[in-house]
Amino acid sequence: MSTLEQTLTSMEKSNALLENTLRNQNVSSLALFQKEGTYQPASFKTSETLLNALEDDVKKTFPSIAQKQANQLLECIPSQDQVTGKKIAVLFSGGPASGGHNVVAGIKAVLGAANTLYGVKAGPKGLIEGDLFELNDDMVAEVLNLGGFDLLGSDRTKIKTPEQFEAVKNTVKTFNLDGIIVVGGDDSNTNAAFLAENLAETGCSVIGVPKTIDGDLQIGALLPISFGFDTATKIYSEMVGNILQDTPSSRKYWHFVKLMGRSASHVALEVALQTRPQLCFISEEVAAKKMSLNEIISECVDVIVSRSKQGKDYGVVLIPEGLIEFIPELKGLMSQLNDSIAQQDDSFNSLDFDEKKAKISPTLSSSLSQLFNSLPNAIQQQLLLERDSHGNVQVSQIPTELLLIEMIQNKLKEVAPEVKFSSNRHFFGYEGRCGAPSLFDSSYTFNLGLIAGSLAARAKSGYIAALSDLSDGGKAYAIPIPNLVVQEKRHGTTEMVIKKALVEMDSKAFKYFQSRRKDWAGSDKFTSPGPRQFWGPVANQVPFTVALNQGYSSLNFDFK
Ligand code: FBP
Repeated sequence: MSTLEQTLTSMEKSNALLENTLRNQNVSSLALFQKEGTYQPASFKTSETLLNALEDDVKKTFPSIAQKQANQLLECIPSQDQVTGKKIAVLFSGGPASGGHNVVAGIKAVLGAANTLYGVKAGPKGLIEGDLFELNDDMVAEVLNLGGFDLLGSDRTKIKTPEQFEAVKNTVKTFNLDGIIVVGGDDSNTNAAFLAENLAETGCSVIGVPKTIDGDLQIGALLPISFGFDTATKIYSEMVGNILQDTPSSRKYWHFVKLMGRSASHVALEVALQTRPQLCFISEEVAAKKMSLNEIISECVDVIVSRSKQGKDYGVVLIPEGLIEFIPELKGLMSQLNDSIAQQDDSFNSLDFDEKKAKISPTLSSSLSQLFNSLPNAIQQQLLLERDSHGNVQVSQIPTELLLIEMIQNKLKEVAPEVKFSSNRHFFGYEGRCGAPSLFDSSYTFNLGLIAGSLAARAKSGYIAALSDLSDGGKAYAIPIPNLVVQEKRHGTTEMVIKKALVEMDSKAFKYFQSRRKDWAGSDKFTSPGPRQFWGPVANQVPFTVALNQGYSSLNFDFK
């Protein structure tokens, strides 16, 4: 083996050189958690901000926790007294998001050596099965500032049956747990509230931490963004920026880029603001304007034809993952499919496509059946795939970009056969979920961990940890989850859920995009922001959408 080969082989034992450096980077944290060079669980006081009273049904669903919480938002304040002897468990739930490891690091730091922190292996399933292990300082230091959820693993099990709740009670008993911290998205945090209610009699508290790259777990100014969104959108922006940079060089392709974000279009909007592509659809706008698939195609064709007249047979179109669900006619179809599939027995998922189609077709109205049959085969197949454990279509598997390309090709043949149209399609999703967290996500998540750890240590239950005023020092809160819960129809039944935060048509970020997009469509005003940066002039940036919507005067975060 040559010397270089030996060096390369020895490097396999540790992380990349960048990761080694990042692991040793300091993370900025709020002073209120710090005491004499170490961390201490905060105390909580009732905030002056008022929350809406609970609906009767919500109150009835969460009687124990709602009574204790009394509709009050809590604010973190420094505390003089230590907490000792507590046993807390942490788990990841749902899709990975950068910064999860720093949440664990924040919890570990604030609990200190006087308390025990357990990691739950492989998400909620691990909690049911009692698969816990004690996390020591070295394990946590090893993953500080690094991406992924691999310290613990994750899954999408929804804890909902009496047997599952009973199994979790057993885990609580076996490990003598005082608290469980669930790091998850809207569904997982709703689940955390149900768990909190079910465990009330055991004295074990349950706390949620807002995670999801989709950015749809936002609670106004109190919680401007979920963690992972910043890193994911910076990664996608680099990739989209690189493609944009390619287009006027090669001068021959239209690139259709589908961007992850199950439902809301926050990711697409953020990437558009960071890169300025020729076209970007915002699902919420499509729904608000009740746009049909044909209207979307016409909009693309108009831009393609007009650029072609300028000799520009190239460009980039951003498509939010969830677009298909927001086009009214397709939404109706998917909702009917969700309901019909929910009524099938377990054997349905093992049937082949034709058998599934034969079972489902008779349940559709004639207009929906016509629409379903008019879709390309690849789309039909994906629409009949197994739902996730929350009953949702797995939209990340639906090739919407292919649907648009095929329909644009057909329309161009009809209205402008002279236009040269060569397309490429991409889906950027999994590439952005596990990268090393941006500086913002590193610090943000460490602080969320400090808040969540403090809540669990102080026996508060049914709250979600939140941080506001991101560019102005940062303020730490605990929001009662029942106050975020609404009733919504999901896979055939009405359920209590945390409402997904969608892109608002009157938000500053959307309005800014709306005011600029026409210019971007005709010109080549794109920018290629490059990789997310850990040092240098733009390293401290928060998402553009967050800074615009919150009315910050700068793009930079600042935690004191
Ligand atoms: P979470 O809401 O659990 O954070 O997951 C978000 C997400 O990344 C979506 O954007 C995407 O639709 C989905 O996960 C993909 O899920 P899976 O990992 O199961 O393929």
